[in-house]
Amino acid sequence: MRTETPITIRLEDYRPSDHLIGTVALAVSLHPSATRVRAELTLRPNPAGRPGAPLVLDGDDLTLTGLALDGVPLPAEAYVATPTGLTLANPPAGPFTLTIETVVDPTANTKLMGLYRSNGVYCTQCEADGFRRITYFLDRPDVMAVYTTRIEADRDEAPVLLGNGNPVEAGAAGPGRHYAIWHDPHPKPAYLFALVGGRLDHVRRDFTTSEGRTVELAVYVESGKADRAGYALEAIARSMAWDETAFGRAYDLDVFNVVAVSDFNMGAMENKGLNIFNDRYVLASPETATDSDYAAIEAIIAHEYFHNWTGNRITCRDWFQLCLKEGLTVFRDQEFSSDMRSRAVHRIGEVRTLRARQFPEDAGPLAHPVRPRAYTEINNFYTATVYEKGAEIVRMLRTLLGETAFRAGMDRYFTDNDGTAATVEDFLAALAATSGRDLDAFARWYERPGTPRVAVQGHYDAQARSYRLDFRQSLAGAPDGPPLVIPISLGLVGPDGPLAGATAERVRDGVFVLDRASDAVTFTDVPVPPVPSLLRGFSAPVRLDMDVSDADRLTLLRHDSDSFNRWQAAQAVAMRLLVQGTRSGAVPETAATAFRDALGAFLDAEALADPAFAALVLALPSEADVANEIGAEIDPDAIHHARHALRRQLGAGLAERLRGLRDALADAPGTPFSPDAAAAGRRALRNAALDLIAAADPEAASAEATAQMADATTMTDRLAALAVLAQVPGEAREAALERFAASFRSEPLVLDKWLAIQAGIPEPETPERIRRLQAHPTFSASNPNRVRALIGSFSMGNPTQFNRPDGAGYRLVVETILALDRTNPQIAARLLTAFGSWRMLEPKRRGQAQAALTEIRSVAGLSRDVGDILERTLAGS
Ligand code: B3K
Ligand code: ZN
Repeated sequence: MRTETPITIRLEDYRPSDHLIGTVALAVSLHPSATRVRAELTLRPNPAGRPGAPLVLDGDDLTLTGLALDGVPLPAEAYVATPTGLTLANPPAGPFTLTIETVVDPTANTKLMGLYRSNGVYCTQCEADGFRRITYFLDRPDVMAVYTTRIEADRDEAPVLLGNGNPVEAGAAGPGRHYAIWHDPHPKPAYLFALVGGRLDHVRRDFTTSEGRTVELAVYVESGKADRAGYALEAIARSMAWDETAFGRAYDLDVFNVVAVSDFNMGAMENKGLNIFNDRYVLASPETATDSDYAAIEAIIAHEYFHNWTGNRITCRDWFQLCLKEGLTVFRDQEFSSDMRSRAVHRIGEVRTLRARQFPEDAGPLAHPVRPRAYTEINNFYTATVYEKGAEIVRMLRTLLGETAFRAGMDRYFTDNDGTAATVEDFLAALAATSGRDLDAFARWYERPGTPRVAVQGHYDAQARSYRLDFRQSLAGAPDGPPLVIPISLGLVGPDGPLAGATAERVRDGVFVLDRASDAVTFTDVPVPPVPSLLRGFSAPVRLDMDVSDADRLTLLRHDSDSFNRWQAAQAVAMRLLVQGTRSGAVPETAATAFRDALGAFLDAEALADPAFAALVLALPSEADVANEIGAEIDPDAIHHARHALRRQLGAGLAERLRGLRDALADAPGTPFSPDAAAAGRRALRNAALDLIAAADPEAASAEATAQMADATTMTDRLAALAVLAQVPGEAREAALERFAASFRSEPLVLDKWLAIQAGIPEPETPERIRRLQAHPTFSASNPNRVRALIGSFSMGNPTQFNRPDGAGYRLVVETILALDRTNPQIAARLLTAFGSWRMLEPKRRGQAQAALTEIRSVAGLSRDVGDILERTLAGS
């Protein structure tokens, strides 16, 4: 039973705003429970809008305390003010100034949207629609204005006051109070507004741009944590330098500030000149952060910085264009990380994420186009589809156009759209104009939900020494739709390596473009029956169906020139074994032995040369990957058992080699810590080896893990050891968990890892354990990181216990969702997406999931956020 009737917003209904805002002068007087906001807006009718239209400003939970037009207080009959809007039925026909006074309560703001307090620090989050929780406004991205912000606060409570743009002046403001004025010369939409006030320490450095501007970079963190901010600071400088070289984009203000706060709904936010971050993506030290944390910090710092051009200088006309800034910026941060680290290893990571998060979304009830056509709650559309599939679309464009034409098209996009609120069409037009290519058919990628399938068959003609590949594309739910344009990077491999002499007319620079429902390619000069290496580098976000023998796949693992496909070959062999093992209850013995031998040979030949890559090859598809592959009537226990059986077999057969690698890769005592990709790769392989050894010999591995925990100098090694111990029930595990918690008592970000490991234990006692942890003094249900670590890790990372046939896993998560929906609906809605694949389950679990969802539906007063995900998840049932 829902109380709020959701309004559907549609792309086709877009029309320009009836009014525009030139400048915004904000005066914000910070107070814990009664912050006063005075907003002076210069408004004018939009020539592109409806003449004489009323002025309708957005609000959310606002209290109006004053209103004046051109300096004269407005009589009550001239406007209507409610918590959700401010309307002037007859605004002036020419330019005018509106002065709006509101009062907001940052301490009571548990939604973490608008102005709120996190651990005593005042901060803001305005995307997508949080600015309307600060003042009444035309809160839409195509209304761009120049902001000046005066922030006033108690000097004791908030000695640091930060705003968008450049600092202008600061000084005393009466007894105990002080102020700072910030001016941002770049017009921006309200969602990019930010301010911060608090007791913060910082680290800083200068960066000189290619245009000769000296920029002061600073990272602000809660008092006492500045020694963990250095890595993020250097990552900003690397991002700035990279964007200049890779895209010709230089920074455009005199300061660039990053602030880390501990209560934040997502990863970070690209506010102009003042990025606000979840502190888990800023704070790093070898003792508290893993190698993955370092990599994520570098990537997210880069992502938010790159938004300065793709998102801020050029923003979105409306929220349907979200992928224009998000997909493009993810592509840019992926390229940056690939350049900073190992390109091959990074690409595998990107595809793993895409398959783990986006493919299931595309296959379930929450599927939507990369550019959705309708929404009721936009905050529910910051999805893997918009971000990750959006990035794949940009990657395909680069593949199709080639590096040079793509870069020229990007330059054109920046020149033509700078300072505007743009659309996907504007982006494609720039790429089409410089490349001379018609991208109309390609644009279907933005409109069509679902993961396309490409079925392939190969035919070798010994006499003609030719090899033909027949392709057929299809998209579930749209069998007769026009075809997509799918770039397929490919080559042929023989028993001893790539068949370089084989060529095909329609394959240019190693790419065949499949733009019809079915098509074929013929290679000539093929001396032996080849093994095709298709979709190299994962050149398109599709599922490839081809009947390839394990032997041929293992040839690719040995000989392909494309690292991604070498990894993919090993994954595909493992996947086949796991699917068969799940279906029949036993992993096929002979095939598993052949796989083990191939892995052994691979490790002998290459593990020491590229440990990071070897660690990825050793990591079997996850239980969720197997579930997605099977796609129907899923029994998570059967998958778990099959995967465990295969791991045990591999671990037993490779144990000696794995131990050898662990010894060979150990750091000599006294080796200084480095978070770089090479050092992280060595740690990754050492720990992957331990994990596999543990599958076969838990006792011995527990002892090794206990020793590793005691000796570890990095969080990576300590946590990997704890994760191994957590899989083995008994005293040693509980003692290790206790010790870990005691050592990091006052480190919430480290305790999140401890919570996540326990939430992932695949044992029936886990829900009970989670309830105990919820009552632990360090747990806080109002902190999104804690909730994600405990409940998110359980629902997304513990398939056997979340999907228990008795429904206890679902009940635990539903309880959390319902409690959280009253305080922070965005996080509640995000947790609910864990039910996205419920229809794929076998009947018993499916019934339990449906019952759990139906229970949520029976609750009165659900938020729009949860209501939207719930209704879409249940639709059709
Ligand atoms: N643009 C923000 C995400 C805002 C989410 C609003 N619900 C972070 C990012 O993608 O860079
Ligand atoms: Zn982003």
